[in-house]
Amino acid sequence: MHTISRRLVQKISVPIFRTSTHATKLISTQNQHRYEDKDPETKLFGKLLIGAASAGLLATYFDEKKKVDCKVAQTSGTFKDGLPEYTIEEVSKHNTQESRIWVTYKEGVYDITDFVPGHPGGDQILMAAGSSVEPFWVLYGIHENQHVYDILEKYRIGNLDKHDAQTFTQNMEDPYSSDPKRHPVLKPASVKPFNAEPPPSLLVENFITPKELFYVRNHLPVPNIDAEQYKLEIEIEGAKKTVSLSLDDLKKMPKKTITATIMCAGNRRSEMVKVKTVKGLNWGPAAVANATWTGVPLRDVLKNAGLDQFDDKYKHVQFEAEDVDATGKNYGASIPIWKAIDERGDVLLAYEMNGAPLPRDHGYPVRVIVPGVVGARNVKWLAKIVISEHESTSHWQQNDYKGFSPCTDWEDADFTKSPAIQELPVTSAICKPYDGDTIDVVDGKILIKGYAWSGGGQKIVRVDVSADGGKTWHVANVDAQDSSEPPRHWSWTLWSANIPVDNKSKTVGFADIMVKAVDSCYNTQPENFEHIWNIRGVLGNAYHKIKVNLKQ
Ligand SMILES: Nc1nc2c(c(=O)[nH]1)N[C@H]1C(S)=C(S)[C@@H](COP(=O)(O)O)O[C@H]1N2
Ligand SMILES: [Mo]
Repeated sequence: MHTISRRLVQKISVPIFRTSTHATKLISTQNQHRYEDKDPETKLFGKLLIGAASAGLLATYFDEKKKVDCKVAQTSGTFKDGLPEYTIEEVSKHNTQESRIWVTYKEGVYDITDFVPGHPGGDQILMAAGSSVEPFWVLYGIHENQHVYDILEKYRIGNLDKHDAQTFTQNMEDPYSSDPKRHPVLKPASVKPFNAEPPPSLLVENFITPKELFYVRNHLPVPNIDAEQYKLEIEIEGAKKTVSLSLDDLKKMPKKTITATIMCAGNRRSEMVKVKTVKGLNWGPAAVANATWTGVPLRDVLKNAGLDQFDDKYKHVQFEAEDVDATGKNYGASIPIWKAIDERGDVLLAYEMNGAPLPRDHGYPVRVIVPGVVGARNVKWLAKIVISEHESTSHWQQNDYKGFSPCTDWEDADFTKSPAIQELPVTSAICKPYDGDTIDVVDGKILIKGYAWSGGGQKIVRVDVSADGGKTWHVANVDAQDSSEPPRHWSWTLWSANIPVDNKSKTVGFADIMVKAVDSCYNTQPENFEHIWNIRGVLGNAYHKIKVNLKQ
Protein backbone atom coordinates (compact mmCIF):
# COMPACT_ATOMS: atom_id res chain seq x y z
CA MET A 1 0.00 0.00 0.00
CA HIS A 2 1.20 3.47 -0.80
CA THR A 3 0.77 6.36 1.52
CA ILE A 4 -0.26 9.54 -0.12
CA SER A 5 2.22 12.39 0.14
CA ARG A 6 0.99 15.54 1.84
CA ARG A 7 2.16 17.60 -1.07
CA LEU A 8 -0.10 15.75 -3.45
CA VAL A 9 -3.11 16.12 -1.23
CA GLN A 10 -2.47 19.81 -1.04
CA LYS A 11 -2.09 20.11 -4.73
CA ILE A 12 -5.40 18.48 -5.30
CA SER A 13 -7.07 20.62 -2.68
CA VAL A 14 -5.77 23.87 -4.10
CA PRO A 15 -8.89 25.23 -5.78
CA ILE A 16 -11.06 24.49 -2.81
CA PHE A 17 -8.57 25.76 -0.33
CA ARG A 18 -8.01 28.93 -2.28
CA THR A 19 -11.67 29.64 -2.63
CA SER A 20 -12.68 29.03 0.93
CA THR A 21 -10.01 31.27 2.37
CA HIS A 22 -10.17 33.60 -0.54
CA ALA A 23 -11.29 36.80 1.13
CA THR A 24 -8.50 36.93 3.67
CA LYS A 25 -5.83 35.88 1.20
CA LEU A 26 -6.96 38.26 -1.46
CA ILE A 27 -7.29 41.17 0.87
CA SER A 28 -3.94 40.59 2.43
CA THR A 29 -2.27 40.74 -0.95
CA GLN A 30 -4.81 42.97 -2.68
CA ASN A 31 -3.94 41.56 -6.03
CA GLN A 32 -5.21 38.24 -7.14
CA HIS A 33 -2.89 37.95 -10.10
CA ARG A 34 0.22 38.80 -8.23
CA TYR A 35 -0.78 36.32 -5.61
CA GLU A 36 -1.37 33.72 -8.25
CA ASP A 37 2.03 34.24 -9.83
CA LYS A 38 3.74 33.74 -6.53
CA ASP A 39 1.91 30.56 -5.81
CA PRO A 40 3.88 27.60 -7.17
CA GLU A 41 1.05 25.21 -6.49
CA THR A 42 -1.30 27.24 -8.63
CA LYS A 43 1.31 27.31 -11.35
CA LEU A 44 1.57 23.59 -11.17
CA PHE A 45 -2.14 23.39 -11.48
CA GLY A 46 -2.00 25.73 -14.42
CA LYS A 47 0.28 23.28 -16.18
CA LEU A 48 -2.33 20.64 -15.80
CA LEU A 49 -4.68 22.73 -17.86
CA ILE A 50 -4.80 21.64 -21.40
CA GLY A 51 -6.57 23.86 -23.87
CA ALA A 52 -7.74 27.38 -23.26
CA ALA A 53 -11.45 26.95 -22.73
CA SER A 54 -12.56 28.23 -19.40
CA ALA A 55 -14.57 26.99 -16.51
CA GLY A 56 -17.83 28.66 -17.32
CA LEU A 57 -18.29 26.61 -20.44
CA LEU A 58 -17.96 23.39 -18.53
CA ALA A 59 -20.49 24.67 -16.09
CA THR A 60 -22.95 25.49 -18.83
CA TYR A 61 -22.25 22.22 -20.57
CA PHE A 62 -23.26 20.38 -17.48
CA ASP A 63 -26.01 22.84 -16.56
CA GLU A 64 -27.85 21.59 -19.55
CA LYS A 65 -27.35 17.97 -18.64
CA LYS A 66 -28.42 18.57 -15.08
CA LYS A 67 -32.00 18.98 -16.12
CA VAL A 68 -32.07 15.35 -17.12
CA ASP A 69 -31.76 13.74 -13.72
CA CYS A 70 -30.44 14.68 -10.36
CA LYS A 71 -30.26 11.40 -8.50
CA VAL A 72 -26.88 9.85 -7.99
CA ALA A 73 -26.69 6.13 -8.47
CA GLN A 74 -24.70 4.24 -5.87
CA THR A 75 -22.46 2.67 -8.50
CA SER A 76 -20.70 5.86 -9.66
CA GLY A 77 -17.15 6.08 -8.44
CA THR A 78 -17.45 3.03 -6.21
CA PHE A 79 -14.92 0.20 -6.05
CA LYS A 80 -15.24 -2.23 -8.93
CA ASP A 81 -13.94 -5.76 -8.64
CA GLY A 82 -11.43 -7.00 -11.16
CA LEU A 83 -10.00 -3.61 -12.13
CA PRO A 84 -6.37 -2.59 -11.52
CA GLU A 85 -5.63 -0.33 -8.54
CA TYR A 86 -3.71 2.95 -8.88
CA THR A 87 -2.34 5.44 -6.36
CA ILE A 88 -2.86 9.18 -6.72
CA GLU A 89 0.82 9.43 -7.48
CA GLU A 90 0.44 7.11 -10.45
CA VAL A 91 -2.67 8.90 -11.67
CA SER A 92 -0.89 12.25 -11.48
CA LYS A 93 1.60 11.14 -14.15
CA HIS A 94 -1.22 10.91 -16.68
CA ASN A 95 -1.82 14.57 -17.33
CA THR A 96 -1.02 15.13 -21.00
CA GLN A 97 -2.32 13.78 -24.29
CA GLU A 98 0.94 11.86 -24.71
CA SER A 99 0.79 10.16 -21.33
CA ARG A 100 -3.01 9.93 -21.70
CA ILE A 101 -5.30 11.88 -19.44
CA TRP A 102 -6.54 10.23 -16.30
CA VAL A 103 -8.85 11.61 -13.66
CA THR A 104 -10.32 10.17 -10.49
CA TYR A 105 -13.76 10.40 -8.98
CA LYS A 106 -14.15 8.89 -5.51
CA GLU A 107 -12.65 5.40 -5.94
CA GLY A 108 -12.85 5.38 -9.73
CA VAL A 109 -9.93 5.97 -12.09
CA TYR A 110 -10.84 7.08 -15.61
CA ASP A 111 -8.95 7.58 -18.85
CA ILE A 112 -10.77 10.50 -20.48
CA THR A 113 -8.35 11.13 -23.35
CA ASP A 114 -10.98 10.13 -25.87
CA PHE A 115 -13.88 11.88 -24.13
CA VAL A 116 -12.89 15.40 -24.98
CA PRO A 117 -12.95 15.48 -28.80
CA GLY A 118 -16.59 14.43 -28.95
CA HIS A 119 -17.88 16.79 -26.29
CA PRO A 120 -17.86 20.52 -27.06
CA GLY A 121 -17.09 22.33 -23.84
CA GLY A 122 -16.19 19.04 -22.25
CA ASP A 123 -12.52 19.91 -22.46
CA GLN A 124 -12.96 21.66 -19.15
CA ILE A 125 -12.62 18.29 -17.52
CA LEU A 126 -8.97 18.63 -18.46
CA MET A 127 -8.58 20.98 -15.55
CA ALA A 128 -8.56 17.86 -13.46
CA ALA A 129 -5.99 16.02 -15.60
CA GLY A 130 -3.95 13.72 -13.39
CA SER A 131 -6.12 14.36 -10.34
CA SER A 132 -9.66 14.29 -9.04
CA VAL A 133 -12.62 15.92 -10.76
CA GLU A 134 -14.34 16.43 -7.41
CA PRO A 135 -12.90 19.83 -6.42
CA PHE A 136 -13.96 21.17 -9.81
CA TRP A 137 -17.33 19.55 -9.93
CA VAL A 138 -18.18 20.62 -6.44
CA LEU A 139 -17.31 24.18 -7.44
CA TYR A 140 -19.56 24.14 -10.46
CA GLY A 141 -22.34 22.32 -8.70
CA ILE A 142 -22.35 19.53 -11.23
CA HIS A 143 -22.04 16.81 -8.68
CA GLU A 144 -25.18 14.82 -8.00
CA ASN A 145 -25.79 14.65 -11.69
CA GLN A 146 -26.43 11.16 -12.94
CA HIS A 147 -25.90 11.98 -16.58
CA VAL A 148 -22.38 13.23 -15.93
CA TYR A 149 -21.50 10.14 -13.92
CA ASP A 150 -22.92 7.87 -16.58
CA ILE A 151 -20.65 9.48 -19.17
CA LEU A 152 -17.65 9.25 -16.88
CA GLU A 153 -18.23 5.62 -15.98
CA LYS A 154 -17.81 4.68 -19.65
CA TYR A 155 -14.16 5.68 -19.36
CA ARG A 156 -13.45 3.65 -16.22
CA ILE A 157 -10.06 1.92 -16.21
CA GLY A 158 -9.38 1.19 -12.57
CA ASN A 159 -9.81 1.76 -8.85
CA LEU A 160 -8.07 4.37 -6.76
CA ASP A 161 -6.01 3.10 -3.87
CA LYS A 162 -8.47 2.99 -0.94
CA HIS A 163 -6.25 4.94 1.43
CA ASP A 164 -5.67 7.68 -1.13
CA ALA A 165 -9.39 7.94 -1.80
CA GLN A 166 -10.14 8.27 1.92
CA THR A 167 -7.47 10.88 2.55
CA PHE A 168 -8.73 12.84 -0.37
CA THR A 169 -12.33 12.87 0.80
CA GLN A 170 -11.25 14.03 4.24
CA ASN A 171 -9.40 16.95 2.67
CA MET A 172 -12.29 18.07 0.53
CA GLU A 173 -14.18 21.10 1.69
CA ASP A 174 -17.39 22.44 0.22
CA PRO A 175 -16.50 25.82 -1.33
CA TYR A 176 -20.14 26.82 -0.96
CA SER A 177 -20.27 26.16 2.77
CA SER A 178 -20.08 29.87 3.61
CA ASP A 179 -22.70 31.00 1.09
CA PRO A 180 -25.42 33.14 2.72
CA LYS A 181 -28.86 31.85 3.65
CA ARG A 182 -31.52 32.62 1.05
CA HIS A 183 -35.20 33.37 1.33
CA PRO A 184 -37.24 30.27 0.41
CA VAL A 185 -39.33 32.37 -2.00
CA LEU A 186 -36.42 32.22 -4.46
CA LYS A 187 -36.72 29.17 -6.68
CA PRO A 188 -33.25 27.81 -7.48
CA ALA A 189 -32.24 27.05 -11.05
CA SER A 190 -29.02 25.75 -9.48
CA VAL A 191 -27.94 25.59 -5.85
CA LYS A 192 -24.13 25.47 -6.13
CA PRO A 193 -23.48 28.01 -7.48
CA PHE A 194 -26.68 29.63 -6.30
CA ASN A 195 -28.98 30.88 -9.03
CA ALA A 196 -32.60 31.63 -8.33
CA GLU A 197 -35.59 33.75 -9.27
CA PRO A 198 -38.84 34.57 -7.46
CA PRO A 199 -42.33 33.61 -8.64
CA PRO A 200 -43.12 36.12 -11.43
CA SER A 201 -46.52 37.01 -9.93
CA LEU A 202 -44.80 38.28 -6.77
CA LEU A 203 -42.11 40.09 -8.72
CA VAL A 204 -44.56 42.55 -10.29
CA GLU A 205 -46.20 43.44 -6.97
CA ASN A 206 -43.47 46.00 -6.26
CA PHE A 207 -41.90 48.70 -8.41
CA ILE A 208 -38.82 48.50 -6.16
CA THR A 209 -38.03 44.83 -5.70
CA PRO A 210 -37.50 43.84 -2.04
CA LYS A 211 -34.10 42.21 -1.58
CA GLU A 212 -35.69 38.84 -0.73
CA LEU A 213 -37.29 38.75 -4.19
CA PHE A 214 -34.29 39.99 -6.16
CA TYR A 215 -32.99 37.21 -8.42
CA VAL A 216 -29.51 35.91 -7.69
CA ARG A 217 -27.08 34.97 -10.42
CA ASN A 218 -23.78 33.63 -9.07
CA HIS A 219 -21.19 31.84 -11.17
CA LEU A 220 -19.09 30.86 -8.17
CA PRO A 221 -19.15 30.71 -4.37
CA VAL A 222 -19.99 33.98 -2.62
CA PRO A 223 -16.77 35.49 -1.27
CA ASN A 224 -16.63 36.29 2.43
CA ILE A 225 -15.38 39.84 2.58
CA ASP A 226 -14.53 41.79 5.71
CA ALA A 227 -15.67 45.35 4.94
CA GLU A 228 -13.06 46.75 7.35
CA GLN A 229 -10.31 45.15 5.31
CA TYR A 230 -11.88 45.88 1.93
CA LYS A 231 -9.65 47.57 -0.62
CA LEU A 232 -10.53 48.59 -4.12
CA GLU A 233 -7.57 48.88 -6.43
CA ILE A 234 -7.62 51.14 -9.48
CA GLU A 235 -5.04 51.00 -12.21
CA ILE A 236 -4.31 52.47 -15.61
CA GLU A 237 -2.88 49.64 -17.65
CA GLY A 238 0.78 50.15 -18.38
CA ALA A 239 1.13 53.06 -15.96
CA LYS A 240 2.96 52.64 -12.68
CA LYS A 241 0.38 54.50 -10.65
CA THR A 242 -2.31 52.57 -8.88
CA VAL A 243 -4.76 53.83 -6.31
CA SER A 244 -6.18 51.89 -3.42
CA LEU A 245 -9.42 52.89 -1.70
CA SER A 246 -11.12 51.56 1.41
CA LEU A 247 -14.87 51.33 1.84
CA ASP A 248 -14.64 54.38 4.12
CA ASP A 249 -12.80 56.30 1.41
CA LEU A 250 -15.67 55.54 -0.97
CA LYS A 251 -18.31 56.45 1.59
CA LYS A 252 -16.67 59.81 2.25
CA MET A 253 -17.21 60.85 -1.35
CA PRO A 254 -20.48 62.51 -2.43
CA LYS A 255 -23.03 59.78 -2.82
CA LYS A 256 -25.68 59.31 -5.41
CA THR A 257 -28.77 57.12 -5.64
CA ILE A 258 -30.26 55.79 -8.84
CA THR A 259 -33.10 53.41 -9.52
CA ALA A 260 -32.08 50.79 -12.03
CA THR A 261 -33.27 47.46 -13.34
CA ILE A 262 -30.80 44.62 -13.72
CA MET A 263 -31.59 41.80 -16.09
CA CYS A 264 -29.68 38.63 -16.83
CA ALA A 265 -28.90 37.95 -20.49
CA GLY A 266 -30.49 34.54 -19.94
CA ASN A 267 -33.79 35.92 -18.66
CA ARG A 268 -36.71 34.05 -20.35
CA ARG A 269 -34.36 31.34 -21.63
CA SER A 270 -36.98 28.71 -20.70
CA GLU A 271 -39.13 30.02 -23.56
CA MET A 272 -36.30 29.89 -26.10
CA VAL A 273 -35.46 26.33 -25.07
CA LYS A 274 -38.81 25.21 -26.44
CA VAL A 275 -37.46 25.85 -29.95
CA LYS A 276 -34.30 23.80 -29.41
CA THR A 277 -32.03 23.12 -26.43
CA VAL A 278 -29.41 25.70 -25.49
CA LYS A 279 -26.62 25.71 -22.94
CA GLY A 280 -27.53 27.65 -19.85
CA LEU A 281 -29.62 27.86 -16.72
CA ASN A 282 -33.31 27.47 -17.29
CA TRP A 283 -34.45 30.98 -16.31
CA GLY A 284 -38.10 31.92 -16.38
CA PRO A 285 -39.14 35.56 -16.82
CA ALA A 286 -38.00 36.68 -13.34
CA ALA A 287 -34.21 36.93 -13.79
CA VAL A 288 -34.78 40.68 -13.64
CA ALA A 289 -35.45 43.12 -10.83
CA ASN A 290 -35.48 46.81 -10.00
CA ALA A 291 -33.79 48.44 -7.00
CA THR A 292 -32.40 51.69 -5.75
CA TRP A 293 -28.62 51.73 -5.66
CA THR A 294 -26.56 54.12 -3.61
CA GLY A 295 -22.86 54.65 -4.05
CA VAL A 296 -20.23 56.77 -5.70
CA PRO A 297 -20.31 57.61 -9.41
CA LEU A 298 -17.47 55.69 -11.06
CA ARG A 299 -16.43 58.83 -12.94
CA ASP A 300 -15.95 60.70 -9.63
CA VAL A 301 -13.85 57.87 -8.23
CA LEU A 302 -11.63 57.91 -11.31
CA LYS A 303 -11.41 61.70 -11.25
CA ASN A 304 -10.64 61.81 -7.55
CA ALA A 305 -7.90 59.27 -8.04
CA GLY A 306 -6.40 61.47 -10.74
CA LEU A 307 -7.19 58.81 -13.26
CA ASP A 308 -9.52 60.77 -15.52
CA GLN A 309 -6.76 62.14 -17.73
CA PHE A 310 -5.54 59.39 -19.92
CA ASP A 311 -4.62 58.64 -23.44
CA ASP A 312 -7.33 58.16 -26.05
CA LYS A 313 -5.98 54.69 -26.61
CA TYR A 314 -7.80 53.52 -23.49
CA LYS A 315 -11.18 52.21 -24.58
CA HIS A 316 -12.48 49.99 -21.81
CA VAL A 317 -12.93 49.88 -18.08
CA GLN A 318 -12.39 46.39 -16.71
CA PHE A 319 -13.80 45.15 -13.44
CA GLU A 320 -12.29 42.26 -11.51
CA ALA A 321 -14.20 40.62 -8.72
CA GLU A 322 -13.26 38.71 -5.62
CA ASP A 323 -15.00 35.47 -6.57
CA VAL A 324 -12.55 33.03 -8.18
CA ASP A 325 -12.98 29.93 -10.27
CA ALA A 326 -11.20 26.60 -9.84
CA THR A 327 -8.20 27.83 -11.80
CA GLY A 328 -7.84 30.90 -9.59
CA LYS A 329 -9.30 33.31 -12.15
CA ASN A 330 -11.58 36.08 -10.98
CA TYR A 331 -15.02 36.79 -12.29
CA GLY A 332 -14.58 39.84 -14.48
CA ALA A 333 -16.20 41.98 -17.15
CA SER A 334 -15.69 45.32 -18.85
CA ILE A 335 -17.67 48.22 -20.25
CA PRO A 336 -16.72 50.80 -22.88
CA ILE A 337 -14.96 53.80 -21.40
CA TRP A 338 -17.54 56.32 -22.64
CA LYS A 339 -20.19 54.70 -20.47
CA ALA A 340 -17.89 54.84 -17.44
CA ILE A 341 -16.87 58.48 -17.67
CA ASP A 342 -20.02 60.08 -19.08
CA GLU A 343 -21.99 61.73 -16.30
CA ARG A 344 -25.15 60.61 -18.08
CA GLY A 345 -23.94 57.01 -17.99
CA ASP A 346 -24.75 56.92 -14.25
CA VAL A 347 -22.34 54.05 -13.56
CA LEU A 348 -22.09 53.60 -9.80
CA LEU A 349 -19.84 51.80 -7.38
CA ALA A 350 -22.76 50.89 -5.17
CA TYR A 351 -22.55 49.94 -1.51
CA GLU A 352 -26.27 50.12 -0.76
CA MET A 353 -29.32 48.44 -2.26
CA ASN A 354 -32.77 49.77 -1.32
CA GLY A 355 -31.20 51.94 1.39
CA ALA A 356 -29.36 49.18 3.23
CA PRO A 357 -25.85 47.71 2.81
CA LEU A 358 -25.69 45.36 -0.17
CA PRO A 359 -26.68 41.81 0.75
CA ARG A 360 -23.81 39.34 0.32
CA ASP A 361 -25.50 37.67 -2.64
CA HIS A 362 -25.73 41.01 -4.42
CA GLY A 363 -22.11 42.02 -4.06
CA TYR A 364 -21.30 43.09 -0.51
CA PRO A 365 -19.55 45.36 0.15
CA VAL A 366 -19.22 47.02 -3.30
CA ARG A 367 -20.58 46.22 -6.74
CA VAL A 368 -20.71 48.03 -10.03
CA ILE A 369 -24.09 49.17 -11.29
CA VAL A 370 -24.03 49.77 -15.03
CA PRO A 371 -27.59 50.90 -15.70
CA GLY A 372 -29.09 49.89 -19.02
CA VAL A 373 -26.45 47.21 -19.49
CA VAL A 374 -26.74 43.41 -19.21
CA GLY A 375 -26.46 41.95 -15.70
CA ALA A 376 -23.13 40.26 -16.41
CA ARG A 377 -21.30 43.63 -16.49
CA ASN A 378 -22.76 44.68 -13.13
CA VAL A 379 -19.81 43.11 -11.35
CA LYS A 380 -20.38 42.14 -7.74
CA TRP A 381 -17.70 41.95 -4.99
CA LEU A 382 -15.60 44.44 -6.91
CA ALA A 383 -11.87 44.11 -6.20
CA LYS A 384 -10.14 45.99 -8.97
CA ILE A 385 -10.74 48.46 -11.79
CA VAL A 386 -8.39 48.59 -14.76
CA ILE A 387 -8.50 51.29 -17.42
CA SER A 388 -7.37 49.47 -20.52
CA GLU A 389 -7.00 49.42 -24.27
CA HIS A 390 -8.76 46.07 -24.23
CA GLU A 391 -11.90 44.46 -23.00
CA SER A 392 -11.72 42.21 -19.98
CA THR A 393 -10.03 38.93 -20.90
CA SER A 394 -12.39 36.99 -18.63
CA HIS A 395 -14.32 34.05 -19.95
CA TRP A 396 -17.57 35.89 -19.30
CA GLN A 397 -16.55 38.82 -21.48
CA GLN A 398 -14.86 36.84 -24.26
CA ASN A 399 -16.53 33.45 -24.58
CA ASP A 400 -19.95 33.90 -23.07
CA TYR A 401 -22.73 36.50 -23.09
CA LYS A 402 -22.59 36.96 -26.84
CA GLY A 403 -25.32 36.56 -29.43
CA PHE A 404 -25.29 34.32 -32.51
CA SER A 405 -27.47 33.54 -35.50
CA PRO A 406 -29.99 30.69 -35.22
CA CYS A 407 -27.88 28.94 -37.89
CA THR A 408 -24.76 28.94 -35.73
CA ASP A 409 -24.00 25.88 -33.63
CA TRP A 410 -21.24 25.23 -31.07
CA GLU A 411 -18.98 23.71 -33.71
CA ASP A 412 -18.92 26.86 -35.83
CA ALA A 413 -19.42 29.56 -33.22
CA ASP A 414 -16.56 32.06 -33.39
CA PHE A 415 -16.74 34.09 -30.20
CA THR A 416 -14.10 36.53 -31.45
CA LYS A 417 -16.49 37.66 -34.20
CA SER A 418 -19.43 38.47 -31.95
CA PRO A 419 -19.46 41.58 -29.77
CA ALA A 420 -19.97 41.19 -26.03
CA ILE A 421 -23.52 42.03 -25.01
CA GLN A 422 -23.79 45.44 -23.35
CA GLU A 423 -27.16 47.27 -23.70
CA LEU A 424 -30.03 44.82 -23.70
CA PRO A 425 -32.88 44.98 -26.23
CA VAL A 426 -36.47 45.84 -25.31
CA THR A 427 -38.48 43.09 -23.67
CA SER A 428 -41.65 42.44 -21.70
CA ALA A 429 -43.32 39.53 -19.96
CA ILE A 430 -46.68 38.55 -18.55
CA CYS A 431 -46.16 37.69 -14.88
CA LYS A 432 -49.76 37.04 -13.88
CA PRO A 433 -51.50 34.74 -14.76
CA TYR A 434 -49.13 31.91 -15.76
CA ASP A 435 -49.25 29.77 -18.85
CA GLY A 436 -51.92 27.10 -18.35
CA ASP A 437 -53.73 28.86 -15.47
CA THR A 438 -57.51 28.96 -15.32
CA ILE A 439 -58.70 32.52 -14.80
CA ASP A 440 -61.90 34.47 -14.16
CA VAL A 441 -63.65 36.42 -16.87
CA VAL A 442 -65.18 39.53 -15.29
CA ASP A 443 -67.59 41.56 -17.43
CA GLY A 444 -66.17 39.83 -20.49
CA LYS A 445 -62.60 40.82 -19.58
CA ILE A 446 -59.47 39.21 -18.14
CA LEU A 447 -56.79 40.91 -16.05
CA ILE A 448 -53.12 40.45 -16.88
CA LYS A 449 -50.01 42.02 -15.34
CA GLY A 450 -46.35 42.19 -16.17
CA TYR A 451 -43.22 44.23 -16.68
CA ALA A 452 -41.45 45.82 -19.65
CA TRP A 453 -37.93 47.17 -19.87
CA SER A 454 -35.38 48.29 -22.42
CA GLY A 455 -31.62 48.64 -22.13
CA GLY A 456 -29.50 51.66 -22.98
CA GLY A 457 -31.62 54.02 -20.87
CA GLN A 458 -34.60 53.82 -23.20
CA LYS A 459 -38.06 54.23 -21.76
CA ILE A 460 -41.06 52.02 -22.41
CA VAL A 461 -43.50 54.14 -24.39
CA ARG A 462 -46.19 51.53 -24.97
CA VAL A 463 -47.11 47.97 -24.12
CA ASP A 464 -49.46 46.11 -26.49
CA VAL A 465 -51.40 43.06 -25.38
CA SER A 466 -53.63 40.66 -27.22
CA ALA A 467 -55.94 37.92 -25.95
CA ASP A 468 -56.69 36.39 -29.33
CA GLY A 469 -53.29 35.39 -30.63
CA GLY A 470 -52.49 38.81 -32.13
CA LYS A 471 -55.64 39.44 -34.15
CA THR A 472 -56.66 42.39 -31.98
CA TRP A 473 -54.39 44.46 -29.76
CA HIS A 474 -54.99 46.63 -26.70
CA VAL A 475 -52.75 49.19 -25.06
CA ALA A 476 -51.86 48.23 -21.47
CA ASN A 477 -52.06 50.66 -18.56
CA VAL A 478 -48.81 51.85 -17.06
CA ASP A 479 -49.02 51.09 -13.33
CA ALA A 480 -45.55 52.20 -12.32
CA GLN A 481 -42.79 53.99 -14.18
CA ASP A 482 -40.22 56.49 -13.05
CA SER A 483 -40.16 59.98 -14.47
CA SER A 484 -36.60 60.11 -15.77
CA GLU A 485 -36.20 60.75 -19.46
CA PRO A 486 -34.37 58.63 -22.04
CA PRO A 487 -31.50 57.95 -22.51
CA ARG A 488 -31.26 57.88 -18.70
CA HIS A 489 -34.39 55.93 -17.98
CA TRP A 490 -32.99 52.94 -16.11
CA SER A 491 -36.05 51.36 -14.43
CA TRP A 492 -38.58 48.93 -15.66
CA THR A 493 -42.25 49.73 -16.27
CA LEU A 494 -44.97 47.72 -14.56
CA TRP A 495 -48.18 47.41 -16.55
CA SER A 496 -51.57 45.78 -16.39
CA ALA A 497 -54.39 45.30 -18.84
CA ASN A 498 -58.02 44.39 -18.54
CA ILE A 499 -58.68 42.96 -21.96
CA PRO A 500 -61.90 41.71 -23.50
CA VAL A 501 -62.00 38.11 -24.60
CA ASP A 502 -63.94 37.56 -27.80
CA ASN A 503 -66.87 35.25 -28.24
CA LYS A 504 -64.74 32.60 -29.85
CA SER A 505 -62.40 32.50 -26.82
CA LYS A 506 -65.40 32.20 -24.56
CA THR A 507 -66.90 29.34 -26.50
CA VAL A 508 -63.64 27.39 -26.85
CA GLY A 509 -62.76 28.14 -23.22
CA PHE A 510 -59.24 29.53 -23.59
CA ALA A 511 -57.36 32.67 -24.63
CA ASP A 512 -54.03 33.08 -26.41
CA ILE A 513 -52.43 36.01 -24.65
CA MET A 514 -49.38 37.84 -25.93
CA VAL A 515 -47.47 40.98 -25.08
CA LYS A 516 -44.90 43.20 -26.79
CA ALA A 517 -43.42 46.48 -25.64
CA VAL A 518 -42.20 49.49 -27.59
CA ASP A 519 -39.31 51.64 -26.33
CA SER A 520 -38.45 55.30 -26.88
CA CYS A 521 -36.38 54.38 -29.97
CA TYR A 522 -39.56 52.75 -31.33
CA ASN A 523 -37.81 49.43 -31.16
CA THR A 524 -40.09 46.55 -30.42
CA GLN A 525 -39.82 42.82 -29.77
CA PRO A 526 -39.45 40.06 -32.36
CA GLU A 527 -42.56 38.00 -32.91
CA ASN A 528 -41.16 34.59 -32.07
CA PHE A 529 -38.26 32.72 -30.55
CA GLU A 530 -37.63 30.59 -33.64
CA HIS A 531 -36.05 33.58 -35.36
CA ILE A 532 -33.80 34.63 -32.49
CA TRP A 533 -32.79 31.24 -31.09
CA ASN A 534 -29.08 31.11 -30.25
CA ILE A 535 -26.71 28.53 -28.75
CA ARG A 536 -26.40 30.22 -25.36
CA GLY A 537 -30.06 31.11 -25.08
CA VAL A 538 -29.37 34.79 -24.46
CA LEU A 539 -31.27 37.92 -25.58
CA GLY A 540 -34.58 36.07 -25.43
CA ASN A 541 -36.89 39.00 -25.99
CA ALA A 542 -39.58 37.66 -28.34
CA TYR A 543 -43.28 38.31 -27.66
CA HIS A 544 -44.24 36.61 -24.44
CA LYS A 545 -47.08 34.22 -25.28
CA ILE A 546 -49.21 32.26 -22.84
CA LYS A 547 -52.41 30.26 -23.09
CA VAL A 548 -54.95 30.41 -20.26
CA ASN A 549 -58.21 28.60 -19.63
CA LEU A 550 -61.26 30.76 -19.05
CA LYS A 551 -63.52 29.95 -16.13
CA GLN A 552 -67.02 29.43 -17.47
N1 LIG B 1 -18.43 38.97 -9.22
C1 LIG B 1 -19.52 38.57 -9.90
N2 LIG B 1 -20.30 39.51 -10.44
C2 LIG B 1 -21.40 39.15 -11.12
C3 LIG B 1 -21.74 37.79 -11.33
C4 LIG B 1 -20.89 36.82 -10.73
O1 LIG B 1 -21.12 35.60 -10.82
N3 LIG B 1 -19.79 37.25 -10.03
N4 LIG B 1 -22.84 37.47 -12.10
C5 LIG B 1 -23.26 38.49 -13.06
C6 LIG B 1 -24.52 38.20 -13.73
S1 LIG B 1 -24.47 37.15 -15.06
C7 LIG B 1 -25.68 38.85 -13.40
S2 LIG B 1 -27.09 38.59 -14.28
C8 LIG B 1 -25.73 39.76 -12.25
C9 LIG B 1 -26.77 39.31 -11.26
O2 LIG B 1 -26.83 40.16 -10.16
P1 LIG B 1 -27.66 39.76 -8.88
O3 LIG B 1 -27.21 38.39 -8.44
O4 LIG B 1 -27.41 40.81 -7.86
O5 LIG B 1 -29.10 39.71 -9.30
O6 LIG B 1 -24.49 39.84 -11.56
C10 LIG B 1 -23.36 39.85 -12.40
N5 LIG B 1 -22.19 40.14 -11.62
MO1 LIG C 1 -26.51 37.09 -16.02
